[in-house]
Amino acid sequence: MPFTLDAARNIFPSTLSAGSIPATTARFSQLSAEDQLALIWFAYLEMGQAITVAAPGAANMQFAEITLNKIKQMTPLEQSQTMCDLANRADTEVSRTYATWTPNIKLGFWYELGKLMEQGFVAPIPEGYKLSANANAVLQSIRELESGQQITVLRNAVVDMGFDSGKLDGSQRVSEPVVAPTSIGQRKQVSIDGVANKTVLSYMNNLNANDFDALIELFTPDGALQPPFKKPIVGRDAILRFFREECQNLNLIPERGFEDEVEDGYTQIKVTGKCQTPWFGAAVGMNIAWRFLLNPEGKIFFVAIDLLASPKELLNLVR
Ligand code: ECH
Ligand code: GLY
Ligand code: GLY
Repeated sequence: MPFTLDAARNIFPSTLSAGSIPATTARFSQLSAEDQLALIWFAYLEMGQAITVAAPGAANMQFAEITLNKIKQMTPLEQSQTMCDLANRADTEVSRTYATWTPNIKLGFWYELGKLMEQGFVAPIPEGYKLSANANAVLQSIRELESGQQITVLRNAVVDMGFDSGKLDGSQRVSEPVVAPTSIGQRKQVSIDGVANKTVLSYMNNLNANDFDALIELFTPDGALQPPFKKPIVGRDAILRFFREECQNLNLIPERGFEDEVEDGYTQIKVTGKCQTPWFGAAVGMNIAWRFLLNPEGKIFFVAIDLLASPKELLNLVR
């Protein structure tokens, strides 16, 4: 086999991803739990002026409901403590339950808690809470990001909370039900300036249609998918699970790209364009690069998804 996974990860090395995300996330994680919660509260309120987050679907919320009701019944002091425990990744019952949830359930849980805080049913961030100097600096960095990067920082913060899921038995994972794929007649077909490759077009169209069973057939058995700022997910079983758990109702809007024959019949293809999440819809278009490596049979051996540093990177189509 001409390509190792490590070699594949390095295709199109000039692609510039948004390094500000891991940097900001690392600085955020150094803050106290109180500062973390208050900072997100301020950031979330400020962002809400410009972009609206969609209410989570009911299917999404049924899993968080028991925990939300439990929190509603707590004293204000216990409520604040529970939120701090989540930010501290403490070993508590709520933190353990939280750790079994997929990212969308975690986001839905906080969406509801935020509403309950606004309505006075859950202890708010204390009025006049003063962020530490460090927290203020992190908040300022977040303000300076583009909206797609801001929501990525927020999502990372939410996903990282709770007890370490690596220490839980994987059988406890809780995810939303998988939606039915879009019916064939309703599907939209993307077109990509400079790319006619069937596998790449099918990848985009199947993901947009939530047709994960067809999508996974495009991968080699040992194929890998690398989400933004993450290590590759390797093998069809793990990738299919990721699609079902984290990739429903995305909208991929690839714009342009190019294809390159490389060694031994392999093809590398870079595509740039936008991606929308169901949480924000068309209000937030994230600038994305897809870096594909296809084997001689046209199957995906590797695809990396990068969140780009700036819109200028959308036009970076060099080898
Ligand atoms: C309050 C204060 C107390 C603490 C907290 C609070 C609540 C915060 C809330 C935050 C909500 C944030 C949300 C963020 C959503 C972000 C979504 C993102 C999605 C990115 C998706 C991408 C997909 C890329 C992919 C592509 C592929 O080809 C393959 C698959 C995949 C205020 C109470 C916490 C409520 C809703 C960033 C980039 C293109 C890799 C997935
Ligand atoms: N509203 C976004 C979701 O439920 O995934
Ligand atoms: N990463 C998929 C989403 O949160 O929408």
